[in-house]
Amino acid sequence: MKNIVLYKKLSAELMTRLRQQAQVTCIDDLSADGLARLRDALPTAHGLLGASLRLDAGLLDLAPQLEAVSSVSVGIDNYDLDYLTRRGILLTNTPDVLTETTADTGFALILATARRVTELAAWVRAGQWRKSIGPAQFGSDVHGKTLGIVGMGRIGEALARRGHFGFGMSILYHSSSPKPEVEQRYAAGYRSLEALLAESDFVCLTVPLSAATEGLIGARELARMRPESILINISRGKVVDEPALIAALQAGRLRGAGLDVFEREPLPADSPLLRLDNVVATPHIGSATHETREAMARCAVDNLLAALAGQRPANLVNPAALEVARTTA
Ligand code: 8YV
Repeated sequence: MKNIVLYKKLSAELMTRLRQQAQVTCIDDLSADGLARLRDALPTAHGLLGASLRLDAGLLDLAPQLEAVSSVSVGIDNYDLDYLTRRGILLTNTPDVLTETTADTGFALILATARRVTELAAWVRAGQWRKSIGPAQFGSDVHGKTLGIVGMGRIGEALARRGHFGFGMSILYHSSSPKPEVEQRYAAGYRSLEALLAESDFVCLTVPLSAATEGLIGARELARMRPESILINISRGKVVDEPALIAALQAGRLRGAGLDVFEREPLPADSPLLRLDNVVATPHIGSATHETREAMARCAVDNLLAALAGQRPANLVNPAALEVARTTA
């Protein structure tokens, strides 16, 4: 039997499936104790399954028998792809099943920032609603506005669909290459990043984090946005230069920001972002619904079991590793 190390809690049903086919070690939390247990389990591990942990060479060098890493995420920025491929270790992720939920999160942030939902809900709770509201509590419209999407992958397209059909928005997008089918479906216009920033009421970031996208939105880019526009980030915190964003918000150069991801997670409680009324900060809830997290976990289990059985997993990120694994077997 193969040895699998889990560093994510799975449902009883998925645990039963895994235990029928492998010896399973569960690391329940990634505290210092949990990490020490993970290190102890790595020397005999054939498969790893989890999320939210940077699996660097320092850890993976401890796992000489490792054949596959199954990430319960679509983002793969926690992995060193070249290292895994060189060692013939298959990496899988969980695309598709989280697309719609993550796009819902994007719209939750668009609506919450534009209509000041969290700020005004806190205001009501604090007993401030003593007479009819006035312009001091007004927000700005979402319907009919221009939504600029940076990164037109699956999640970008799910946002475009919501914006176009649900809210009658004009859709602009920027991505590595134009996508004629997207332009046709959602009457979307391709723009350079600079033009998109200057023309959009809402700029929504959906690009994966990579060397090319780290710091993509810095002081220069923020300065191109309209003062009445809102930045939404549902990709990764490091895509934005956070100090530059804080400075722009503090100076009133943007209307607001809806942020689900941050340079440092968990977001430190003393972050200046949390002192700004026009910031809606959520704790990386992009895919966090019961239904979607279970679907992601099922997908990750399927991928791992396929990889360990010598089959090609459905969501293989580094196909080149198959060849390396074959030649070194
Ligand atoms: C998860 C995500 O929150 O899939 C991703 O890339 O960012 C989120 O859906 C995270 O990876 C934990 O499972």
